[in-house]
Amino acid sequence: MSTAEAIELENKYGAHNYHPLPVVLDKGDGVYVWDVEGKRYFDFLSAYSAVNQGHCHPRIINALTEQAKRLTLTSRAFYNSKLGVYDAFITEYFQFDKVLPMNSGAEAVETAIKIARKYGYEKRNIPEDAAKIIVANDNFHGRTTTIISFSNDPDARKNFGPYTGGFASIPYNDLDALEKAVSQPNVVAFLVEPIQGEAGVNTPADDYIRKAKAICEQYDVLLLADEIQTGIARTGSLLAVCGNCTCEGHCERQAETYTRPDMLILGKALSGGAYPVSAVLADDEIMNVIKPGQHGSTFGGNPLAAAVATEALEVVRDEKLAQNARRLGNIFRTEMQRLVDKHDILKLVRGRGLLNALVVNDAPESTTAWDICVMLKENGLLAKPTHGNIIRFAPPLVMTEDQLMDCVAIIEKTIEQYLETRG
Ligand code: IF1
Repeated sequence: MSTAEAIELENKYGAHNYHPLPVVLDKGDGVYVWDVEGKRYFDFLSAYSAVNQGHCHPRIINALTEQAKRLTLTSRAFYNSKLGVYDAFITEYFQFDKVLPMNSGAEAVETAIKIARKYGYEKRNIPEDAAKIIVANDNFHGRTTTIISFSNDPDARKNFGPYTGGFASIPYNDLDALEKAVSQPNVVAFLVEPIQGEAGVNTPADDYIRKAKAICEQYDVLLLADEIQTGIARTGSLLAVCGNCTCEGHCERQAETYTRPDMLILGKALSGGAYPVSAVLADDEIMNVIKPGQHGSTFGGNPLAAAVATEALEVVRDEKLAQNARRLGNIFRTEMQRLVDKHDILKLVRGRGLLNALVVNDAPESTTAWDICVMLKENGLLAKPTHGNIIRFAPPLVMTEDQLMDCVAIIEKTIEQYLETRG
C-alpha cells in the first residue's frame, strides 16, 4: 500500500473531518514513526500529547496484550478484577477520594459538567436548570454538542445548533473577568485548561490558576481543571496545576505551588496512547452526588483500560518523564528563541515543558505554517499547525537530549530552506 493509495482510500471512503499532513504512518516506536514507504520521522506531535510515554511503549503494550488475552470488557453490570485496584491506584496517584472512569476526553469533560451541575442543585441550592458554568474564550474541551456550545471557534460550532445553554465565556488569563463572572448568581463551576493547547499553547500568567482557585473558593464555585492535554507530565510536572514545583515528581501534592482543582479531568496520555482512557477525579463530597444509574458508559472502567492506564502512569513515574520534559523543554525553548532572534519569519516561542508552540510571523490565514510543516515532514520531523500560523511542537517525553538537538537541527535547516524557496 503506497502513500497515495492509502490517502485515496481515506478520501473516498472516510468522512472528510480532517485535513491531515500528506504522510501515511504505519509503525511507531518511542519518538519515531515510519510511513508506508519505510521512511522514519521524529514524531513532534505525539498524537496531540496522547503518546507522552513514546509509541508502543513495551511495558504498556505488554499490559494491553496480557489483559486482552484474559478479559477486555464486562460492562459495569458486574464488577471486574481490575477496576477496583485501578480506582485505588489512580486516586492515590493523584490524591483524590474517587475517580469516575470514562473513555474519551470529551466524555470526561461532559461527565465533569454533569457532576458540577448536579452538585450545584443538590448541595448549593441552585434552582433546577439554572446552573451556570464559566469557560474561557478560545477554549478547546472536545467536540460533543454541549462542548461546542461553549466554543467560540466558528469551525467547531457553526451549523451544529441548537446549542446547550448554561455557559458563559470570559477572556482567558483575566482574573477580574473571572471574579465578575463567578460572583453572578447560580454559577457552579469554572472549567479551564491550565494551558490552552488548541488555542496555540496559550500560556497564562504563572499565578493564574492559583489565583483563579482562590476566587472560585471565595464564591463557592468549583474549579474544573481540564488536564487532558497538559497533564501526565507533558508540561514538566505531573500536572500543569502543579505549577513550577521543584519536586522530584509525584510529591504528596502538598507542594506550595500546587493548585488542587475540585475536579481533575484526564485523558490522552492516561493510557500512553494505547487505548481510549479518560477519568474525572474528585473528593467524596462532590463525586458522591452521582448515584447508581445516573451516569456511565459501556466501556467506562473496563479491565483493559484499567490495566493499560495503571502501567502508563507507572511508566511516567519510573522514567521520571516530568523531569525530562522540564529539562528538555527549557533547552528546546532556548534553541527556538535563538531561531526567533535570527529569522524575522518567526515571531515567538512559548510553552512549558514539552508542550510548545512556534508562532510564525504571518497572517493566521496564510499557508506559511503549513508549508513549513510539509517541509519539516520532508526533512523527517512531523508537526502540524494549530490555528493557521502557530506550529505546535510536542514530542514524546521519552526523548533524549541528543534526539532533541537532532530535531532542533532539522527545524533550523527547514526554516532556512523555506526562506530560500521564498526568496
Ligand atoms: C481533534 C485539538 C488538541 C483537549 C482538551 C479535551 C479534549 C482535547 C484540552 C477532548 C482533545 C484533541 C482532539 C483532536 C485534536 C486534539 C486537539 F486540536 F482538537 F484541540 F490536542 F489541541 N480537552 N484534543 O485537547 O479529548 O475527546 O479528543 O479524547 O479533535 O482533532 P478527546
